[in-house]
Amino acid sequence: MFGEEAYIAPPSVSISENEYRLRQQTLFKQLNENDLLIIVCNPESARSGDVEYPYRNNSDMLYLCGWKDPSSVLIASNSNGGWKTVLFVQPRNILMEIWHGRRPGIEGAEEFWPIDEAHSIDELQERLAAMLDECTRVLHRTGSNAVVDSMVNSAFESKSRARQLLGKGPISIEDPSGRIAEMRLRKSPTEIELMRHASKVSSRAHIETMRSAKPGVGEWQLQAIIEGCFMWNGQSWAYPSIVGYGENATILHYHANNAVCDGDGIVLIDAGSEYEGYAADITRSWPISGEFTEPQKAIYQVVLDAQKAAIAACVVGAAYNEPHFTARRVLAEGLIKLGIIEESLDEALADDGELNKWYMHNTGHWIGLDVHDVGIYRPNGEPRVLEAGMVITVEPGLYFGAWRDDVEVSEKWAGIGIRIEDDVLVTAEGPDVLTADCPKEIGDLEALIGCAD
Ligand SMILES: [Mn+2]
Repeated sequence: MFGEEAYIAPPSVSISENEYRLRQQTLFKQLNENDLLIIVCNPESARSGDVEYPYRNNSDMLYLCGWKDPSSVLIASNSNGGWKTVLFVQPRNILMEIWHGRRPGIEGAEEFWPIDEAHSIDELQERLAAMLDECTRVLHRTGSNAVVDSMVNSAFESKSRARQLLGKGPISIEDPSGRIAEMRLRKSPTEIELMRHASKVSSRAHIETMRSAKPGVGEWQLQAIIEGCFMWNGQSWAYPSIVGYGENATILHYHANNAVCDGDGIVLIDAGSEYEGYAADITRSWPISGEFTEPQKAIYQVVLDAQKAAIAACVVGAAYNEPHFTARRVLAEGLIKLGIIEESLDEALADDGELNKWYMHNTGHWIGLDVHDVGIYRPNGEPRVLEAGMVITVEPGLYFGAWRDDVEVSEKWAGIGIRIEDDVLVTAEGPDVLTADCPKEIGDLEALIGCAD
């Protein structure tokens, strides 16, 4: 189905036990001696009947110990001056394993995962109660696992009473995710290699899709090629693929993917794969006919210019939203030049300016273990300053949906939706575009579209 060049060998590196331990220690150093840290897994989720959604553990669990299986809880406590990590997991169970697959179990967790001790999840309540007894602060993010939440809450309530009586038990709960987010925001060299691989595979998948595209193809068939190429490389999508043709390209998070590409419109594909938990996020927009019409080309060039200028603004020391302001300015200038905006540049860029009609989203977001990765954008109310090791997407767009009744779209531009998105690593040497293998120049796209025929 796919040619040899569609398979990209994975990198030889993975997150080492040392790196996991270093992450844990970096977090523990910020905590107090009598803190108890709890990281819960995401719950499994029913799709319908006996069928469940494919399971993915939450990114904080993946970040701290790489544990991927459901029904697990990571707890860290400090006793006798040292931090100890305890992972509660599903124990081995031959019947469950015959039906659902092999489990590492308690022994496997202790032998192969970067933790100190493992126990059966069935022992969580009893052991957690004992640990809560000894701590003064619980670090736990409520809201992602109702079972563990109620366990912590009830232990907390009874221990609070015990504290009044005995002077023991926790006195506060704090969400640890902000501290972990601050760490996850800065990617290590190994994390960057994993992200680079996801980016390369995703780039290749976009190329394969362009190569096979021709008028009459269904959006879902383009989706099949791009996601098929992810799978060909042993990966899956990092988020549901957006494949929108024509007017559908003007819907930001379009997901029906059920229309036929039957004219000379633009196909907008926003799709990226995930490798070892790390996401790629790429958008490309190109004409199904293989050739941009003049209006399409004009709009595309404005977005491309804005995207390149915004990428150039992803430098150490710049505010995180500098790429956004840069993109907005270039977009507004372009639209004024094309006569689409009749305001001055300052007017167009104002809160109530005309640019907002055609460009209504932000220019980027952090990316990492989550496609919209964690990390506060405005710590203490001030814009975050970019540092080497941060990875941010750059994705300006322009959308002229003629279906909208809140704007007048002239016939010339009707139905054009363009977004161009790359993932950019900030380095001391300047922006490093992880998704640079994916073409975006007009000539390169025109040469590629439908060339597999
Ligand atoms: Mn994105």
